[in-house]
Amino acid sequence: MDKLRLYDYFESGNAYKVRLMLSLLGVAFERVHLDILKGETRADAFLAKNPNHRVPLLEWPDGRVLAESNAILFHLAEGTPWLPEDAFQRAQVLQWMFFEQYSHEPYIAVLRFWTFADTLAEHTDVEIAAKRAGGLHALDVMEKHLKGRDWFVGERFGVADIALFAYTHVAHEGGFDLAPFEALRAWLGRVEAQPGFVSIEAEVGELVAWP
Ligand SMILES: N[C@@H](CCC(=O)N[C@@H](CS)C(=O)NCC(=O)O)C(=O)O
Repeated sequence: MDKLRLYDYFESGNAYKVRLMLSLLGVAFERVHLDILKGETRADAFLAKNPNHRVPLLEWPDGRVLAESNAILFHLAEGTPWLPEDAFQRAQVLQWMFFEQYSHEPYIAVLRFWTFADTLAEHTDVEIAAKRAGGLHALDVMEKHLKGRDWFVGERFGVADIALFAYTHVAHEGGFDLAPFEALRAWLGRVEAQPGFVSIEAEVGELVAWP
């Protein structure tokens, strides 16, 4: 193996963040597709690499591995225009990445996953309403931040935008209506216009069989 290898699940927004980042960087990579619905992230060979049984996982040719989508983005962005050098702005990037993981993904991504995996009926109306309310709150926070601004941090597109774009642009797949969020929709369009942008459906990377 002489390239970066991404352990991936095509439908995962967390994994898409890494596919998008590598594509924006123009870095060639291998991609191993693991079907989480078939429990493939819980097989021994993968657990040996990530005991937390989750994708994305990025592996370097020297054997190092890194889990957690936003940690991967942060590392890949070092030394690129997508991560500021200024210490306060770097902390702002982390602020939005932690927001994404705690206040956005657990609502918007989970409702999308329940819809996609056809498990909505296994959840109570109260649970579903709580997910919807949490997701709408996250979208509202983003909308307010983007009013009068083009990007989440500083004056340019960066990794905080990539982290937040992944599940926001498919929020409708979990039943969220983005129509009222005007500034947010304009920002989605600006992200999609970045050179090297690839969609969540794009077959990027060289698909390899593993193990
Ligand atoms: N906080 C992690 C979340 C990763 C995650 O939840 N991955 C899901 C797919 S979106 C997964 O691999 N699930 C498989 C499993 O739970 O076995 C990240 O941002 O990378």
